[in-house]
Amino acid sequence: MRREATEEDTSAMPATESTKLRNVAVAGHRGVGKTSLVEALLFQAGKTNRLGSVEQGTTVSDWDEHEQRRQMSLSGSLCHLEWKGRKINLVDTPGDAGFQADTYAALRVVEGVLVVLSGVMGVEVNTSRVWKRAEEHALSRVVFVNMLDRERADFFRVLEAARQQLSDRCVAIQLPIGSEHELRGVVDLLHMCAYLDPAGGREGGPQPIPDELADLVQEHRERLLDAVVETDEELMARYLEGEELEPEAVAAALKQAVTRDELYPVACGVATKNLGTSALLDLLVEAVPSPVRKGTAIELGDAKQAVFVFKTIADPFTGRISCFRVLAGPISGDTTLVDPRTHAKERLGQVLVLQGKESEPVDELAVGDLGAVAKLKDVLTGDVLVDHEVAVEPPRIDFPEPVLSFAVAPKAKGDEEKMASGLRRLGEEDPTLVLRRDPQTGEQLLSGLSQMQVEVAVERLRTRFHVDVELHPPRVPYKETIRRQARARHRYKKQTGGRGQFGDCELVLEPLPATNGELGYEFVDEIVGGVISQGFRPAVDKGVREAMEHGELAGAPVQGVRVRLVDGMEHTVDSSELAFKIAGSMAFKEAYQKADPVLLEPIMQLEVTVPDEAVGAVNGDLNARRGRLQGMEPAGGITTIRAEVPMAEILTYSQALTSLTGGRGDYSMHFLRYEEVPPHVAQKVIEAAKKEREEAKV
Ligand SMILES: Nc1nc2c(ncn2[C@@H]2O[C@H](COP(=O)(O)OP(=O)(O)OP(=O)(O)O)[C@@H](O)[C@H]2O)c(=O)[nH]1
Ligand SMILES: [Mg+2]
Repeated sequence: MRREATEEDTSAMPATESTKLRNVAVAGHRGVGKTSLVEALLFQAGKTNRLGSVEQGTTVSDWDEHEQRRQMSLSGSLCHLEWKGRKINLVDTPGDAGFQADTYAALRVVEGVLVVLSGVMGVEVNTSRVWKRAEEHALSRVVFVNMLDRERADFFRVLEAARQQLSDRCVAIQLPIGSEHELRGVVDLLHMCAYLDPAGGREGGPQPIPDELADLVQEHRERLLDAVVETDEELMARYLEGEELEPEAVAAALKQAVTRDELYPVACGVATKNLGTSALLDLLVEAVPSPVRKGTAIELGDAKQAVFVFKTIADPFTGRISCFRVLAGPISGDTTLVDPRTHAKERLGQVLVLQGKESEPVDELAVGDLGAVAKLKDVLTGDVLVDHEVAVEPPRIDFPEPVLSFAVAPKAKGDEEKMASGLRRLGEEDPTLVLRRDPQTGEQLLSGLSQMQVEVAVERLRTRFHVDVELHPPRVPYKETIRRQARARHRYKKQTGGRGQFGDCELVLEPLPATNGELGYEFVDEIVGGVISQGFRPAVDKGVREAMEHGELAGAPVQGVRVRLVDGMEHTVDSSELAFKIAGSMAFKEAYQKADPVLLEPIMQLEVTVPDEAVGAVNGDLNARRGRLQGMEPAGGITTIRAEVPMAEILTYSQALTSLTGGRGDYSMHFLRYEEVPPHVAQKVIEAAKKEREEAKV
């Protein structure tokens, strides 16, 4: 028998005990009702007295003014509740593609993911992306089909889509009673009871299942039992004998199956009416494993206390708030830990638990629990803090790379430092937001995942740090590479009075194929007979690297090149590192011209969802943007269009899509790869870059 003997007891114990914790990230596509669902769960569990709404800006988890104005989540939000003697930590995550940093970070500190789907739209772009991430981290998953009160919502269609597009191990554990505006309740197939629509009030207790649903319920209950017993031999034997299985035994087997990723139960309801929350809370308790059953496997040596910081909130008043998961503990306030990354001691003041923007001090947090502390000195998202210095490999969050950049400048002269420090703080909060100086133009570049993300950062800069900044057209991060082998030799020689300068090297440049889609650089030292002594060869490499920062075509960084140092000469007195660096740099530039250099541009994978009637117009527009259509999937009046489009052509896509679809289109994109820019386009880019360089010189 595979069931573990140590399953938790049910006596009243403090909720923080590790076996009684459930850590759940609420994730999914943009606007499917995650925040509304978290709100309903908190309300149903008695944590709040009224059901807040996204439309009125009164939810616990979308507490930030920018979230409320845009009616969407922009950052992850930590909430918690108690249900049936368990503490459930919920991390409400943003669905928008531009705000995925917190979503990906949340997936590193939970055992379970509550994947929310729209009952109308089914599986959408970001659903699949989150699902894949959850799979990579082997997280247990529970699906919730929301918005079943909406017109054209269909639980069974979405269930089928989930089985087709996510996993065929998705199985219904709840069913709707009625549909669309006639939805009246939900059936819990595990406990064989019904819950009726509370219309935004607290959900009442379990009710008998309406008779007219008997057949449908029977059919789906059998499917559920078949799926569960399949994962448990003992239960399977009893089931085949025709025994009536008690709900506890089924629940225990279900939890095993969910823990081991063998089953994904699909629940349903209406977040904005608080329908389906009792059954969903039961399911989270019964199906999602505790941190004890499915812990994070991190090597902590003999550390007795450890926390993993997965999120940082930059507050101009309270300072920095670091959200963490306890890896080893318990952790109480007034503890001093050390950050192996900086070797700095960090004093934890009061340990807090967060409920949206509210925080509440607690004495202690057990292993697996999520909490926060204020005012750590140099701790950043991704750090692990331990009680004494041991070698730890923190969990990797793998934030997506920023894909577009804007030039930013303060409106008022003299605000440069204020702007930079504000943006740095915001970058600590969202590591996909990166500020850097363009060495070529001297401009400050703010890079991120989407235009909206950058715009929100600018708004926050104004409201939190009181700096007004201007955004200039985004720049495309072009790159350069070579297509042919080429060779060049350069001698750098200076004889001016006393000691001169002498460096001489010969380089061969070769195209270097990409590894894992990444274009790289390789320096190969092929010097024989010591014609250049060992000590000077790294200087050649250094000179080459410097030359590669700005290619000769458009000043873009050069990548995808192997440089072989094949020959050279040295002067016993006059040779120096500097001379070899210059010689390396010059030889590279000369060989580069002969190596058939080309300009590369980032290609984005674009997914657009539009109403069927707009498909023609949207496709035509994508075509004009040098887009390559990859596929179209119509489903229920909405078509998903997939295309590969050069980034340069879709920097301002959101305005275009709004006007093409009357505001009903949605899109997301992510970086795919670099590709050669077609010659007629490249010519324009090269000329523009040349002009810019000349202007900068003036
Ligand atoms: N009819 C109906 N509307 C819903 C339901 N759930 C959410 N909504 C509405 O859908 C909109 C989006 O809801 P949110 O809760 O903000 O969705 P979200 O998934 O958190 O969105 P992001 O955080 O932006 O990804 C809001 O206007 C909600 O009022 C539901 O079950 N039925
Ligand atoms: Mg939200």
